[in-house]
Amino acid sequence: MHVSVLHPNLLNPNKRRTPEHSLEEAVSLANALDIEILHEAVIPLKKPNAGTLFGSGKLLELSQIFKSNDIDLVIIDGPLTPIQQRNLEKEWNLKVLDRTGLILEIFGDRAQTREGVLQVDLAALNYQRSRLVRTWTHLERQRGGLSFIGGAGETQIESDRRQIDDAILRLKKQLEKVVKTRELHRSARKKIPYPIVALVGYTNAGKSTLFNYMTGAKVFAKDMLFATLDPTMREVELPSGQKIILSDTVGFISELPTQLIAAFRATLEEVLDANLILHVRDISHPETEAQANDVNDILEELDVSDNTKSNILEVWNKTDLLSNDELINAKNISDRSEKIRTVSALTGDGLSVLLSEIDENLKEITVSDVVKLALTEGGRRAWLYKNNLVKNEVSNENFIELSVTWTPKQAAQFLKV
Ligand SMILES: Nc1nc2c(ncn2[C@@H]2O[C@H](COP(=O)(O)OP(=O)(O)OP(=O)(O)O)[C@@H](O)[C@H]2O)c(=O)[nH]1
Ligand SMILES: [Mg+2]
Repeated sequence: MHVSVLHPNLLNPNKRRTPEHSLEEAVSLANALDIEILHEAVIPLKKPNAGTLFGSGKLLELSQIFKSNDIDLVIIDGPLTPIQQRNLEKEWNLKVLDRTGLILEIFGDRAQTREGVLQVDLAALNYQRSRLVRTWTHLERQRGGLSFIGGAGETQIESDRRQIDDAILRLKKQLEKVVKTRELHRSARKKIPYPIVALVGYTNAGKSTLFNYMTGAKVFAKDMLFATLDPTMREVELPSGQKIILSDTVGFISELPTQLIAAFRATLEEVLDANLILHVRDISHPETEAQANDVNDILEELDVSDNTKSNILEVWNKTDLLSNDELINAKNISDRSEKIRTVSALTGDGLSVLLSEIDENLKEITVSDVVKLALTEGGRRAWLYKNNLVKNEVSNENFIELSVTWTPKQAAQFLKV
């Protein structure tokens, strides 16, 4: 496919990014699909045209460029109303995709687990549903405004919408089933008294590379946006011997479609109540601040629990790409902050410090556990009560079962009682 990528640059002083960087990111996004980009441009826009986004002069100029480059897909890096999308497709006689549509395409390509596929399908259907435009209003007028429900008087759009609604319902049911199964697995895992550490961050920040380094695993890490879609979890032993579950997740991006955030909520549950979040940042990226703000916005939107929010460590990655001055500056900042560590997941620089830092951070974390004691183990039971760890106790003629909340250190001490 021959593609043109356009970044419409609305003059907005509150923008976090330069238009050139935005276009660059849109091109990287588009490159995640198997297509050939033949043309890219920033298009300044004083005021968006309600019907066609661009003014008529611009439309014509672009149309000529598209013809001479044999373009058959135009990606507009921004939101398009359904009407704008339809009009542009008609005007240029080719396919037009907006930013949400593009991200949905990529996610559709990447999804691998059953849950991932269902979620992307669901997000795509919701998006499609919002795209249905009332172009048949003239028909409705002919019918004198009588509203028929179903049957012969039903307009095309209503029947389309109903079909989509049916499909959405079916998908939701399937998804519920899959999520239930996963939750069973999850609650089984919850019994393992290991804290969960989640890697989050902007797409391409280096989460999977860091994950691989820490776990020795081989998770797909690539210089490509949205290389990871389905979350992966592994057990990792920290220098102290403390074990954790490390979780690699889908990357975030600015203007992540709300449909997708909603769809991925379930998958991101491990993140939402992780004991520690590592916010991985590509500190060498010119827009690293804007990216960090976007990630924080999305975490906010995802409703991360307050407990988790108070425990976020920023991992400033790719320090090997910084100039000497930049590196000294970054290290100075991180030395002054308890919440920032500088690393390079590629060279390994700073990673042992990071691991100790995680250890330190999790020392005071408490996890829930169930302890089963024989009736003869009165001393051990008393130890738990003395240390104020017991939340609940049930017993029968054979054993005592105690629900406890403790730190990993207390759990280790208990083994020696
Ligand atoms: N120079 C350098 N490159 C790195 C470093 N860490 C990761 N990379 C590269 O950055 C690119 C993206 O890395 P990934 O680990 O796939 O990034 P990610 O955050 O998992 O990306 P998504 O899964 O797309 O969200 C890859 O080409 C990595 O080799 C680093 O410390 N230094
Ligand atoms: Mg990844």
